Amino acid sequence: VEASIPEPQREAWKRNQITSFTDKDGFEKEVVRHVETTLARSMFNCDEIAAYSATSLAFRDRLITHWNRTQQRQTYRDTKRVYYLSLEFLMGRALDNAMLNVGLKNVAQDGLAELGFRIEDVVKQEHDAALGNGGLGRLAACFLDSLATLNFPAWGYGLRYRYGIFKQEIIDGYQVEVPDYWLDFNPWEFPRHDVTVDIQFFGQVNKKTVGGKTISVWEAGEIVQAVAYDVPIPGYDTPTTNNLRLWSSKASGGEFDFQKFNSGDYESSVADQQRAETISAVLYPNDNLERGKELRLKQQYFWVAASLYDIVRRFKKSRRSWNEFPDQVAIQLNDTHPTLAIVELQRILVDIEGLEWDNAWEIVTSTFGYTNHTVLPEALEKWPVGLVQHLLPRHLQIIYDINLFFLQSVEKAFPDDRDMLRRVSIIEESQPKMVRMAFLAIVGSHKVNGVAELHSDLIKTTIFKDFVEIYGPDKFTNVTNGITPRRWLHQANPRLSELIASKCGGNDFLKDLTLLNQLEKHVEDKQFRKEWAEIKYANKVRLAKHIKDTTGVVVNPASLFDVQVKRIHEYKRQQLNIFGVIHRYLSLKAMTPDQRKKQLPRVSIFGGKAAPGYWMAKQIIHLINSVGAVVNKDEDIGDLLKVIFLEDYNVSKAEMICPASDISEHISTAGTEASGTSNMKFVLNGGLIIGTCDGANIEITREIGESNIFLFGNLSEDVEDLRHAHTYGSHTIDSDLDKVFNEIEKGTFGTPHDFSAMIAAVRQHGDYYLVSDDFHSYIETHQLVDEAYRNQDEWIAKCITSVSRMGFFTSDRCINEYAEEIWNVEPLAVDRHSIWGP
Ligand code: NBG
Repeated sequence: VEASIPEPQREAWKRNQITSFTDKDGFEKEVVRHVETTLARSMFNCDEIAAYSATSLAFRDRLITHWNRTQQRQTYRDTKRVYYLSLEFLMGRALDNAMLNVGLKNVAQDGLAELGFRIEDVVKQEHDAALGNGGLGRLAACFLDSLATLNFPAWGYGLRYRYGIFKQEIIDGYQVEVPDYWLDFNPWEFPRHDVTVDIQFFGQVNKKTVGGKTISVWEAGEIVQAVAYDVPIPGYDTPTTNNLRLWSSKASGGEFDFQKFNSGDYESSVADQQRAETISAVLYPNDNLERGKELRLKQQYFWVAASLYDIVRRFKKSRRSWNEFPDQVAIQLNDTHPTLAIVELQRILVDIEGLEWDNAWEIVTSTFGYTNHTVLPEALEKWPVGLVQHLLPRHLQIIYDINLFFLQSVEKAFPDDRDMLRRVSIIEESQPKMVRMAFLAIVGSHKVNGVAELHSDLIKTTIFKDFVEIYGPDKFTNVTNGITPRRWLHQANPRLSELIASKCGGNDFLKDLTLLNQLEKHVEDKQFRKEWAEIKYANKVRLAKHIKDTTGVVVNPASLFDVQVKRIHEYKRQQLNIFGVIHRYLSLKAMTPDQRKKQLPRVSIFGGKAAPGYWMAKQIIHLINSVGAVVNKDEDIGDLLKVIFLEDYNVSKAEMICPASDISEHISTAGTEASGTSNMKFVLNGGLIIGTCDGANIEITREIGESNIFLFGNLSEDVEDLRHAHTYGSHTIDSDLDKVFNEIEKGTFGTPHDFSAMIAAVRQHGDYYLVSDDFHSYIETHQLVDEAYRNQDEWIAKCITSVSRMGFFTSDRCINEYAEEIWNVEPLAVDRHSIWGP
């Protein structure tokens, strides 16, 4: 291990090694010290924000010593590392998670109390780190937690966006986007001004002869500097603290152009700097949609090139031969966003390191794995050839060569199939020509996986069918998604976690979630059920308070809480939900007061952001709010129905919402939701779900049993025929849905014109998402939900049984599957008493 201090002086260092606090007094000392020195506040001048900052700094100090030791241990042992490349890491808040993972939350709670603060209030001061859109980014965050908890030597690589996903405000029922500037004070990142990489763009490629060999040299472009910011990732109940490295862009070679500045040209003297900083300025706010913008491609290359430079630099320290690269390095591509890494590594090996093409390509393909997260055509990345040529001229050449060799091999294997070559070509021969990133990712990886069984089957039989023929089925595999039980149970629902621990022999279930199965033998235990129900009720009271505080609407916590929170998207079908709510409202209105008295009160809760450019999604939000405005003040209805739209859904709100649901909705058109992960979070927190046979719902059903889930709707194998029939046959709309449409058109929920496109999508434009086909079954199933909820005793039993069978859905299981099947990496055993490990 590199160390700059010579042996004789090391004694002094050892004598003065940092010892982290372990008790309340030690913690308090650290807080007071940080308030006075780091925050430069005088004694007793401390508000909640300062208390948050100082507490975070105290824990950060602790994490960073563990982080240093983890890095030293990994360097010393020099085993294979995993690199998870993701454009999105939806981390949420860090402090609570750090306290729980380190195991010192109680210490902090007591210490803060003595210093005059409530820990709940302190934790709430933190701004969410929202560097992601939805499930894809949150999955990456759960994976980091599991990688550290399981002691894998692993790094995450991403971009340090100055602005994460926008904040959503609801004004007059409409979504308004507000920038999310989250970096004002962020104690969780360490700028590494000494870790920088120059990243090149534009320019041209020249051939040069060096030592009798012709090589391609990429020259004379624009240079932007990448600066590393490191975020420590603590594992649960282990000293392993991994690193998430986020790159920030900066003008290379100085702050601004002094020449121009001196000559009085102030504006353009800073222009370069601003242009460079734009690259990592903002997260693209689309979920499941790609929009071929040049700046996005620049972001992708900037991040990929900086990360690969870093990975290669680390590999080179061990002075191994290049052929050992895949034994030391596994790189996972989170969706196609980092696919240029394949091309960049080939470029490094061939152009810079001088390896032969075939040798280099063997190394490249053994290194990468690619995870596909969607089959939606509008989400599959394609880049215009002209744009790639302009921005990355050498990379385009390499892509063409990769494609040439690939197509040659296909032609050999399928000599009479010209159409096959056209179909699988990495270059789509369209106007303009496009680079198909998913195909490039498949060709450049040794494994391709989907994220739930149905999804992995679908990619093999639809979008990647030809590639299964070419490579055989073994290249394709499934790793069903999971979630970290640390954040999504222990942190989000501390009382339930404690109750579970009391029945499962302590907290071990947080590291081995299958231990939840011990709950099942307590299902009949009356006292246990009562405590379970009390916790759910308390969580609902907390959410009801939040609803009151943020919307002014008072909801009765004894009502059935029906929740759909996720990005707003037509395929996720919030429109089906709100049409169902209107149907319920109309049914209630048609009843006599006596009949109404027998109905079950319900609160329909929605939340989620629409991409700023997704007009239809914004109309859906507007309809939900418009229905709420009418229903919530209808005195005939009272508590029987309330419709709530929660503003600015994000990770920290999810932590409050998931524990408070009775039923949650996962109702995508069959075959469209690759997995879904909030379905897992809701069930793990003792809520039931209503859902379609889609994504991970199917495996959840298999695990928890059909009687514990409310499934409805058409199956994925029927979707194509139905769509075809809508377009080419006669298309009749469900009669109940028709009544809902008529009511909207009467103006009951405001200007009908506002919602005409939503209705037309179903009535006139082929109902692509099968809203009408599934409506009847959806309504009927909600009636079953009502009936089931009336029997509280049985309902609670269903919840407990479901939780006891959720062990499969931990992200620890996912990571172990990736490690074994795709990465071929082993965890690094840690000896808690030695920095070097056993
Ligand atoms: C999303 C899917 C979800 C899935 C997450 C994580 C994209 C492209 N895909 O169903 O829509 O749970 O990925 O795998 O964001």
